[in-house]
Amino acid sequence: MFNTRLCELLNIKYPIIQGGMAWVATHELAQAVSKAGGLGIIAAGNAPKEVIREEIKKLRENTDKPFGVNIMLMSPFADDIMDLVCEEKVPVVTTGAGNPGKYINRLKSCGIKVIPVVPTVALAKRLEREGVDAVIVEGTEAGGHIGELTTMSLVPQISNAVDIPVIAAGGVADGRGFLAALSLGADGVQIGTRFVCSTECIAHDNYKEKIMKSKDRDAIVTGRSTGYPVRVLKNKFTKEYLELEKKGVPFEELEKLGAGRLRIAVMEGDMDNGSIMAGQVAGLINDVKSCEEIIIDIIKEAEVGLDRLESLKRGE
Ligand code: TUI
Repeated sequence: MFNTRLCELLNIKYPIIQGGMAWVATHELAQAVSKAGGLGIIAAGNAPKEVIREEIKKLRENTDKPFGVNIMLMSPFADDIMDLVCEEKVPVVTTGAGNPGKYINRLKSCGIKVIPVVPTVALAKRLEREGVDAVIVEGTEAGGHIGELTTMSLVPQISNAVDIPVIAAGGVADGRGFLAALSLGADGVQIGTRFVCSTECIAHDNYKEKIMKSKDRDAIVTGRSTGYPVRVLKNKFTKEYLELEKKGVPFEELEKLGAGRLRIAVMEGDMDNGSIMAGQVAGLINDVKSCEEIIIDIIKEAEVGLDRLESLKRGE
């Protein structure tokens, strides 16, 4: 069931990949997702090469399933991480927050599957021509740094525009979202926020509780004025930050103010002063379960949803 061409491409059981969330997506989360039949991802974030080498080593000590490394292209260590994934022959690389064009040939020559996040049709078409293996189409519902268009509108447009597999991201947390993504033409989904609320995720319990307590309008966007919009859960820090943005405080000052905030939220559980990145689906998440349960429940729920659609089709 739901065995798509993405499963063949990545050698995984279910067409579900885990989001590359800085600080959160460590080897613990990635290996749990991979063991459960999805594709686990270690997020390089802003971390240096040797820290991520250690993460890859630990993951490999615990599983021989396929996995990936997410490279955040704005990181000062992005070039070093490119060297690392080639040295380590990592099976899959996902990229975010930029155009990975100049790295594609090198990654491909190392035998790595390359899957960038694309926020527009134009970039999807260009990167397909340049040889990427699939694209992640991330709608503005997602957590963290976001584009402008919604998953609902962007996934079918990119599905029409490219022949390579499309992975829908942003707004997917359960079997209904999974089935909807496939209906829009996607070959699989990327899931972030739902995996934060997993037993294996190392994020502070306060972070998980904050997601579970959040409601539909709590995932807001800061940084629109800077050109780097970021979706986070509303708190004391976002209130202060948005006030400064409204006053027209310069980019450099806002950037300084935001530095290190994700780490204190994820690692120290500081829910007042931290940056609690999460997608709009935060309001849909009410429990912590294992990654295996999360994936199995998504597949079961999608099967039920499909039955429902089939009975609608029969006019029942
Ligand atoms: O990258 C993400 N999510 C992130 S990165 C991040 S770290 C950060 N923190 C503060 C400010 C900014 C970043 C936190 N969350 N998702 C994937 C993603 N990629 N979203 C948007 C993009 C993207 C944007 C532009 C991908 C390509 C792109 O290309 C522009 C170009 O140069 O053509």
